[in-house]
Amino acid sequence: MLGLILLFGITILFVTGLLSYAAYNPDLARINDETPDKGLLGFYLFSWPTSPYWLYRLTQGVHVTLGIVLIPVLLAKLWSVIPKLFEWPPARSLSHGLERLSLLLLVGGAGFEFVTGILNIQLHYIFPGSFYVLHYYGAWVFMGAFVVHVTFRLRRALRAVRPRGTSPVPQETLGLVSPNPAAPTISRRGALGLVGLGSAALLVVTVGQSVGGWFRKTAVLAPHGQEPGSGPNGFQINKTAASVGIRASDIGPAWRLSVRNGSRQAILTQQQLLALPQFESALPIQCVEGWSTTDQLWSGVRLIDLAALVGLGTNPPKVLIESAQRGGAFSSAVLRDNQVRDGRSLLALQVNGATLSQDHGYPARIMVPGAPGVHNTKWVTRLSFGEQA
Ligand SMILES: Nc1nc2c(c(=O)[nH]1)N[C@H]1C(S)=C(S)[C@@H](COP(=O)(O)O)O[C@H]1N2
Ligand SMILES: [Mo]
Repeated sequence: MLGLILLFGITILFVTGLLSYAAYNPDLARINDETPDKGLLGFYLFSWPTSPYWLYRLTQGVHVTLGIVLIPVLLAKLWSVIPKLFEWPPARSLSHGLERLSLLLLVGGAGFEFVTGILNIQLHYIFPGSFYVLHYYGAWVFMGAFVVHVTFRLRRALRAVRPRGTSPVPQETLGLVSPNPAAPTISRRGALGLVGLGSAALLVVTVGQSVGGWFRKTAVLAPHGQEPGSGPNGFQINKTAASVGIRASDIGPAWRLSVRNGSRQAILTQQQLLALPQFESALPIQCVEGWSTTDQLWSGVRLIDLAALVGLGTNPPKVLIESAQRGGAFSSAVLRDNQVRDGRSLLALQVNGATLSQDHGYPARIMVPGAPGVHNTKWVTRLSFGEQA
């Protein structure tokens, strides 16, 4: 039963994980996806849409929440097969040896994916190299072993959950019977109940970070989960200006926005940007870590209007966004043409009627419907349309 829950759950994790990969627009530029040697694994890429505007809140909310909820199931599954770990001799035949080797990838891969995922959403960036690359390759290794495992075990799992009396699997063949069993300390129903309660408890203290509204208060495990402050700028801050080395002089009166299209260039002050037609978009920040803000009312200049400033008509190309931040993973990004052309995509100057706070990206930041938070670049200094990054 635990295996069947994981079969469905992990398949959803894998699909939403691939969707998250696509949402980064990895095919556009190296800065969007630094995965080395991805080769054939880029085959499923498609253009990430801008509608519905809460798309990434949904897909990534499911990915992170479900991953957390499955932890008790995974632990119980591993616990239930512990006798197998001590099987002796370790390999009875070549095929038996190969099967056990695939289990190493299965168990190791599952542990690796869950541990790296949880560390990342709890903001412990302790990995050597990029979380993104590790979690991505880990997923493919794990899924390979998972498919092999399911292929060999699905029939047995289905037989095991059939109603009693219809030829149950003989226990000996499962290899899970202790030769010298102690008295049981928990019933089968009790064990499943414990796992179910554990998962339900994790769901209750997690899901509010994605759902928002009143539920946000219940997200006690989420580092960005609960409402951090009041006022128009009172919502989650991922990285503060100070934490990524933004200096006062970078975003002071000397700040300029440069908009480029090949050799054509426009340079604008904040006042000049405010003098252009202002548009409003109600959009959430939808982070890869699973949390989302409620919709905030952003206002600023449409990306399509900025493209027009440098001679691009109604169908502008992709754009390279650069910020005042010197290096670091999200200091720049490339947005796809469909994102630039959406009338809701803004270079936002204000939020909820107030000027952006420094930590929310003053003087200007990108907001795009449906896109992951990593593409909502803060402290923007340059837009280069059509540029190869
Ligand atoms: N320049 C810059 N912009 C950035 C980031 C960053 O590290 N540097 N982080 C991104 C990420 S991962 C998220 S989720 C959002 C969060 O926006 P907020 O801090 O205003 O909530 O900003 C994005 N914009
Ligand atoms: Mo993020």
